[in-house]
Amino acid sequence: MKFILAFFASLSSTLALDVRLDIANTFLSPDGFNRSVIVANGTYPGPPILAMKGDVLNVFVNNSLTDGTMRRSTAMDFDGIFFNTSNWWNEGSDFVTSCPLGPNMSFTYNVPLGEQTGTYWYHSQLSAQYVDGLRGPLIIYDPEDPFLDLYDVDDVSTIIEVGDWWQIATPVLLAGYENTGVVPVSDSGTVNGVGRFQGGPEVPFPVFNVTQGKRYRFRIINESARNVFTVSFDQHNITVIETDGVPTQPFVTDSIQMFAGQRYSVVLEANQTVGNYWFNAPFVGGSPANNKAGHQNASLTRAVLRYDGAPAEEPVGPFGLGPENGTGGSIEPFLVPLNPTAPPDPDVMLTFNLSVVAGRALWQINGVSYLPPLTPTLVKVLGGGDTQAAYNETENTFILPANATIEVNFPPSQDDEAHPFHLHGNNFWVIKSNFSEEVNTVNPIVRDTVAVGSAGTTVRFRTDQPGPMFFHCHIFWHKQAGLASVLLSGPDQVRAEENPSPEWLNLCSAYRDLPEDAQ
Ligand SMILES: *[C@@H]1O[C@H](CO)[C@@H](O)[C@H](O)[C@H]1NC(C)=O
Ligand SMILES: *[C@@H]1O[C@H](CO)[C@@H](O)[C@H](O)[C@H]1NC(C)=O
Ligand SMILES: *[C@@H]1O[C@H](CO)[C@@H](O)[C@H](O)[C@H]1NC(C)=O
Ligand SMILES: *[C@@H]1O[C@H](CO)[C@@H](O)[C@H](O)[C@H]1NC(C)=O
Ligand SMILES: *[C@@H]1O[C@H](CO)[C@@H](O)[C@H](O)[C@H]1NC(C)=O
Ligand SMILES: *[C@@H]1O[C@H](CO)[C@@H](O)[C@H](O)[C@H]1NC(C)=O
Ligand SMILES: *[C@@H]1O[C@H](CO)[C@@H](O)[C@H](O)[C@H]1NC(C)=O
Ligand SMILES: *[C@@H]1O[C@H](CO)[C@@H](O)[C@H](O)[C@H]1NC(C)=O
Ligand SMILES: *[C@@H]1O[C@H](CO)[C@@H](O)[C@H](O)[C@H]1NC(C)=O
Ligand SMILES: *[C@@H]1O[C@H](CO)[C@@H](O)[C@H](O)[C@H]1NC(C)=O
Ligand SMILES: *[C@@H]1O[C@H](CO)[C@@H](O)[C@H](O)[C@H]1NC(C)=O
Ligand SMILES: *[C@@H]1O[C@H](CO)[C@@H](O)[C@H](O)[C@H]1NC(C)=O
Ligand SMILES: [Cu+2]
Repeated sequence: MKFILAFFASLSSTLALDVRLDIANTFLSPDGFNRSVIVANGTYPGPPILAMKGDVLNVFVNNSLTDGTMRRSTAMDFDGIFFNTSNWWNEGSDFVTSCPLGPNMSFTYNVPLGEQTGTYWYHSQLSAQYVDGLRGPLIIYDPEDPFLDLYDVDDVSTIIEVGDWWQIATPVLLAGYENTGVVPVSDSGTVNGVGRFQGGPEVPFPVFNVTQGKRYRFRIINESARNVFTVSFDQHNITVIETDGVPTQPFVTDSIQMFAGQRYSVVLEANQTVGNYWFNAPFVGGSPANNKAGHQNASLTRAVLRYDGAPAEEPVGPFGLGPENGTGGSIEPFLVPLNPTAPPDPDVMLTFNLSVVAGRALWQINGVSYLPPLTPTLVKVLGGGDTQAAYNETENTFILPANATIEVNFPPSQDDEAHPFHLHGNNFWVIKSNFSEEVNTVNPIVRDTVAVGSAGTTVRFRTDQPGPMFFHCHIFWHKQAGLASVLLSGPDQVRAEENPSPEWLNLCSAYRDLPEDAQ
C-alpha cells in the first residue's frame, strides 16, 4: 500500500505525462523459439504506460524498424481511449484517422485521458503487425477509485496480459491466409510475454507473488489477435470490478472468458493455504490441426500464483484448464455497471450481416469487404466529406448524425468463431449479449469490445463525441480480410473542431513516398 500511495503522490501533481516508445526490431523467444520481432523498448509485451486520471499523455513514438520481412511502417492505437473531438488526428488508426508512420520517422501522439480510468492497452493498428509483438498495457489509475476499499495491491506486478503467439512473421501468415482462407493458428499462448509450445523447451512460467491475507487487483488484458482465453486461478474465486474501463458492480466468478481486446479487473483474496497455485489461461483459436507444426497445446498457457513462504516450485497439480464443471466464464450478461444507465431509444438502426466468402480470406459486412482508402477518412472529412459520395463503397463508412443514439444489430451468424467487435473512441451498451437471450435496456453492461456470434448481439451508443470511429473485428486476421467499418458521426462538427499539426498533415505524403518495402 505504501508503494501505491507513493506512486499516487508522485503522479497526482502531473497533468502532462511524457511517454517514449522506441519501436525497433530485435530477437526474442517468448515461447522458447527465437525469432525477429517488432517491439516497443525491446520487450514483448511493451513497457506499461502508467497514468493517472486526467493526465494528458504525450507519447513520442520513434520508428527504427529495419527488418524487411515484416512491415516497417507502424501506427499506434491506444485501445479504448476516447479521442474527444479536436483530437482524432492523434488516434493512430491507419487510413481512418492518420497515415502510417514510416521507418526513420517519429511522431508524438497527444492523448488526453479525460475522465477515463481503468485498464487499456496500446498496439500497432497497422495490418496484423501487433501479432509480431507490438502490444503493451496502458493503465489509468484513479486516486478516487470507488473500489479502493476492496483491494490492497494494484501496481505493475498485478497486470496480466494474455496473448497468442506465432513463430512465423505476419506477412507470411497473411499470404497463407489469403491463399487458403484458413486463419493462422497460433503456436502458443503467452502470459506476460512468456509461454510454451508443444514439443518446445520448458520456459519457466511467470510468477505472480502474493502475501496471504492481502487482496490483489489483477488487471487482465486479452491482447490476443485471435485466441479466446478462459482465465482462472486454481482454488480462488475472483471478483470482477471493471469491464473495459467501466467500473462494474462486484461480481464473483470462478473464471472469465475473454475475447481479443477485452479487459477485466478482478480482485483476488489471497486467503488459501500458503502454497503455489496455477493461473490457467487455456485458449481456443482454430483447429490445432491447422497448426502444421503441431505446436498448439492450450494447457501450456499459464502462470504460477505464489504465496510468500511457498517454495519456488511449480504447483503440484496437473496443467488443468480451469474449474471443472464451473461457470465456463461467460459472465458478460451478468455484469452491471457500478452506475448503470438506460440506453435511450435509437434514432438510427443499422444491421450488420457478417459473411465470409468460402475458401478465401474475404470477410464482408452486408456484402461489402472493407478496403482502407488511400486518403484517410479524417483527411476527407476535413476536406469537406459530408456525404456518402465522398466515400467509396469499400470504405464501409456509415455517416451518422451527432447527438443521436445509434443501434447496431448483429443477427445470429453461422460462423464457428465469435467476432470481438471493437469500437474506437467510444463505448456502447450491450443490449443483447451473445451469451444470453435477454434484451436488457435497463442496466446493460457498457464496454468497447463485444463478442458477435451465433446467438446474435445488439449494441447502442451515443454520438455525443463526433468523429470517425473505426469499428472492426479484433481478430486482426479478420480485420485485415475486410471485417471492418467506419462509423462517421457528425462530420461537420468534426471539421469545426479538429486542429491537426503540420506533422500529422505530412504523414500521408511521407508514407506515399516510401518504397514498398518500407511501408
Ligand atoms: C522506453 O525506453 C526509453 C529509453 O530507454 C525510456 O526513456 C522510456 O521511459 C521507456 N518507455 C516506457 C513507457 O517505459
Ligand atoms: C536469435 O537469433 C539471432 C539471429 O540468428 C541471433 O543473433 C541471436 O543470438 C539469437 N538469440 C538467442 C537467444 O539465441
Ligand atoms: C530514433 O531512434 C534512432 C535509432 O535508435 C536514433 O538514432 C534517433 O536519434 C532516434 N530519434 C529521436 C528523435 O530520438
Ligand atoms: C471532451 O473534451 C472536453 C475538453 O477536454 C471535455 O470538457 C469533455 O468533458 C470531454 N468529454 C468527454 C465525454 O470526455
Ligand atoms: C533509415 O535510415 C538509415 C540510416 O540512416 C538508412 O540507411 C535507411 O535507408 C533509412 N530508411 C528509410 C526508409 O529512409
Ligand atoms: C515474483 O517474485 C520473483 C522472485 O522474487 C520475481 O523474480 C518475479 O519477478 C516476481 N513476479 C512479479 C510479477 O513481480
Ligand atoms: C482473447 O481473445 C481471443 C479472440 O477472441 C480469444 O480466442 C481468447 O480466448 C481470449 N483470451 C482470454 C484470456 O480470454
Ligand atoms: C467459489 O464460488 C462458488 C459458488 O459460490 C463456491 O461453490 C465455491 O466453493 C467457491 N470456491 C472457493 C475456492 O471459494
Ligand atoms: C476467501 O475469499 C473469498 C472472496 O472474498 C471468500 O468468498 C471465501 O469465503 C474466502 N475463503 C476463506 C477460506 O476464507
Ligand atoms: C464434472 O461433471 C462430470 C460429468 O457430470 C462428473 O463425472 C465429474 O465428477 C464432475 N467433476 C466435478 C469436480 O464435480
Ligand atoms: C471502390 O469500390 C468498388 C466496389 O464498389 C471496388 O471495386 C473498388 O476497388 C474500390 N476502389 C478503391 C480505390 O478501393
Ligand atoms: C441533443 O438532443 C437532445 C434531444 O435529443 C436535445 O435536447 C439537445 O438540445 C441536443 N443537443 C445538442 C448539442 O444538439
Ligand atoms: Cu472476426
